[in-house]
This record gives sequence, structure tokens and C-alpha cells, in this order.
Amino acid sequence: MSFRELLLVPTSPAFGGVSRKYEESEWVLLGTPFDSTTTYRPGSRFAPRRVREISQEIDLVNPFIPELRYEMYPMCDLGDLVFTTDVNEFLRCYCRVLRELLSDSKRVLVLGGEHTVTIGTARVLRGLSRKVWIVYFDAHLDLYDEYPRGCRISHATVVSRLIECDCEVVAIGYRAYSEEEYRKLRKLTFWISASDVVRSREECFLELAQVLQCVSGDVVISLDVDVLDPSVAPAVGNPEPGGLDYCTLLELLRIVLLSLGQKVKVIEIVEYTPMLDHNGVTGCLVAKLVSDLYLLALIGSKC
Ligand SMILES: [Mn+2]
Repeated sequence: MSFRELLLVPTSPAFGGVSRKYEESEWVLLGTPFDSTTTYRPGSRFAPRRVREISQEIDLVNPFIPELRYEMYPMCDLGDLVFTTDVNEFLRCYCRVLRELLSDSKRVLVLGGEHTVTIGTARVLRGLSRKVWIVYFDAHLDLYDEYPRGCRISHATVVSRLIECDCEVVAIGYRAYSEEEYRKLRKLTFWISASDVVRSREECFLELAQVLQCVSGDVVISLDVDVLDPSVAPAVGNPEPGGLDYCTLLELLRIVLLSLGQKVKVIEIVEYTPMLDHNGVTGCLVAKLVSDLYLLALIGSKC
């Protein structure tokens, strides 16, 4: 029996109302309903289910990517990872499934859940490849060594753990950090704050494109929904004012996905918190992000 059969729970409806067969699908969708280390506003465990529901109601098309619609090339929706409240058990199960999917030559879109999942992604990819780059869209640096005190594996320590396992980290859109985290900024490979993007948009795009030319090995695109401004996406665990608007984010994602093409093995979209989504707008945005990121990845792979 495969870990896929053992550790995944099928869900219905599939994202976008349609799922391709596993054998025929290059990309697979995997929900990770885990939020036990969340320290401020929990509930991202409900995100995969809610995003699938909302995806039935909206057009999965984007005028910035006019050539494709999601239903033309749907992913195989694998359902959700089995539920647990234990972070070590969560990472153990996730790593087993992810390793199996990657060894089947699948590329994986992970729908969180909290950001801690990236620690598992990095562990698996570091075990398989010489070099791992993580493009980390987030309002926060997640560079605490422990948070809360004594807790080394949590949503706020992710980037510290990534650096410890020798991943190259590119942080985009950050604007909230402690003194401890700001001192560690230079451990990152490259960084663009949210205010850098506001002050000199075109310059940031150009610099990012130049840095991406140096990328080798496997790439993860890890996107915390809180990178967007709370006026655009309020239903997140840790909202921070001064974030990106959706079109700017899409432009950054377009640059990343079109430059990196087939190197992108995993895309993660994390930290959406449906119980705080009183008007459902953040959920629509996240459903759209799943579709937009995937369609951009398809275009990127053909470049
Ligand atoms: Mn964050």
C-alpha cells in the first residue's frame, strides 16, 4: 500500500469541480489541514475544505493569463493529509507522502494549513537534491529561533529551520519582524520588503529577475496569504498592514514562475483562516491564487 493511500483522506468536491487521474497529471493538489502551532488566530486547518467549496462558485480564469482556464488542465486533487494535532507526526506523515509524490515525478501544490509545512518540504527536497531554493512570500520573516519560547518547530521559526538545512531563501513582501529576526536578515540569499516594492516597483522586478538567473536545483514557492495587504486578504492568522495588492503579487509570481519553469517542484499557499472570513472575500482570493499560480507554472514550464 502506498503512503498516498494510507495517509490521505479523499475530499469532495475536488478543487474547481474537476480532478484529473493521478497517472495523467503532472501537478497534484494536496491539502494540509494543520494549525496546531498557530499562536495568534488559529483556524487555517479549515482552509483546504473551504477553498475547494468556493472554487465551485467562481471562474478560474485570469485576464493576466488569458490563454488558459483551470478546467482546461485541472490538477489531480488528492484530498487532504490525515488530521493530527501533533507537529512531529504531521511533518512525518507529510514528508512520507511528499517524497512518494516527487518520486512519481509529480509536482505538488500544497494548500495549507499553517506555514510549518515548509519545514517538511525542505527536508524532503534536501534529501533528494543538491540545492534547494525557497521563494518565500510573507509579511513576516519567520526567523525566530524559538517561538513561543522552547518551541523550535512553529509557524514563526520556519525560515530559521530552512537556513539550518542549507536552503537558499529569497524573502519577498516582509514588513513585520522582531529585533532578533532583523539581525538575521543577512542569512537570507536575497530579500525585498513590501516597502521596497511600493517605493521602486520596476527596480525590484528587475533585481528579482537577475537573482533568479542564479537559481539551480529544486525550487519551492511558498506563499503566506498575509503577504497581501489585510484590506485585500483580511482572513489570515497574523494580518499586517502595508502589504501588496493582488496585481502586484501576480506580477511578482509571473516573474518567478516564468524564470524558473520546470525547476519549481512545490508550490505552497498557507495561512488562510476561513472562520475569520466573514464576507468570503479572502477565500475567493485564495481559490483564485491556487488557479493563477498553477496556470502560471504551466506557462512557465513551456518557456
Ligand atoms: Mn506570515
